[in-house]
Amino acid sequence: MQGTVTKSTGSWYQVLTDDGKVWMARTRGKLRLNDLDTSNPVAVGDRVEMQADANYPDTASISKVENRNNYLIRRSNKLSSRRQILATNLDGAALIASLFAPRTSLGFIDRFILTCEAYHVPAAVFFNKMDLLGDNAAGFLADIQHIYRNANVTVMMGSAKQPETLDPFASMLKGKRWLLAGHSGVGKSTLLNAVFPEANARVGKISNHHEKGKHTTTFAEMFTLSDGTQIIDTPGIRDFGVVDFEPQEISQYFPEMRPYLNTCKFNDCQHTHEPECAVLAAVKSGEIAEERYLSYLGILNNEDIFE
Ligand SMILES: Nc1nc2c(ncn2[C@@H]2O[C@H](COP(=O)(O)OP(=O)(O)OP(=O)(O)O)[C@@H](O)[C@H]2O)c(=O)[nH]1
Ligand SMILES: [Mg+2]
Ligand SMILES: [Zn+2]
Repeated sequence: MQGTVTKSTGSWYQVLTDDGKVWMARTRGKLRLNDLDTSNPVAVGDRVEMQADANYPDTASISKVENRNNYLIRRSNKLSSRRQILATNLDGAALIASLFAPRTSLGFIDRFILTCEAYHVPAAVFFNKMDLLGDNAAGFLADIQHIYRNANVTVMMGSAKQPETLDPFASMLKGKRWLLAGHSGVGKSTLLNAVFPEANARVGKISNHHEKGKHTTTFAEMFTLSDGTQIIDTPGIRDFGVVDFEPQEISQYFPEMRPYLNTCKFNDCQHTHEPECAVLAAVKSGEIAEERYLSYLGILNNEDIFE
């Protein structure tokens, strides 16, 4: 039988079959896998082939993972080359960000967007907790729209505590399968509940001491709602290590740099110091946002953000 993986704990997977039944499944024997070197061979969103266990009710063994339409992958820490698949077969991935309690850096956002661009996953950034910004919200909105205007990403903002601000975000998700990612405490689960109360995901508090989240969500989990919408809530991540790009390749995944890449003097230009570099010229003239260019340099130099 076939089903969709809706939760992954590392050793057990929750799998939903098309008749609506929920199974606990393990991988057994030799899995026929796409040969990615990852810490998790099966991820939320995967279509799997499995066989019911004769001896235990509602349990099954996964024998095969079907080919994926797409997936999102990251390196989980600087010291290890281990890669983690966040989720697969996505209509889109939304990074939930907040300006404080906790703060999400533009560098972190740009690594996420770059990975979405490279792995063919439509990307969005939702700035949550706008209620905390008060009168500064309008100025912030203008700055962010300017930075991301040509970056091929949907930018939205609002507050999980002000449901009237969530309509555009809700319509983007409705009827689709989206992943919600971001640091712990930015409000991923709170937002999910605000938009789709029937999800009833567990939410946590912000620790007063560090203004950080408390890692309330511990496993990636897909919530299937009565209208067919599927939202994958994920545990907070500290870092977003980008994987396996050649230095030459990175600028290709900055959509606003692409128009300039063929006009640099040197074919192998890395846009750092080279003479007659069209990208550097565009940064100087303001056509490419400086913030985005700084993110580019950080990724080029392999400076992952670990905060
Ligand atoms: N002021 C304000 N607080 C919010 C908002 N959204 C969420 N919070 C609060 O932020 C805290 C963390 O929310 P969660 O939804 O648990 O955060 P999370 O991103 O799911 O965190 P993890 O599961 O740990 O990754 C809770 O105390 C929420 O009430 C918002 O828009 N405004
Ligand atoms: Mg959560
Ligand atoms: Zn150049």
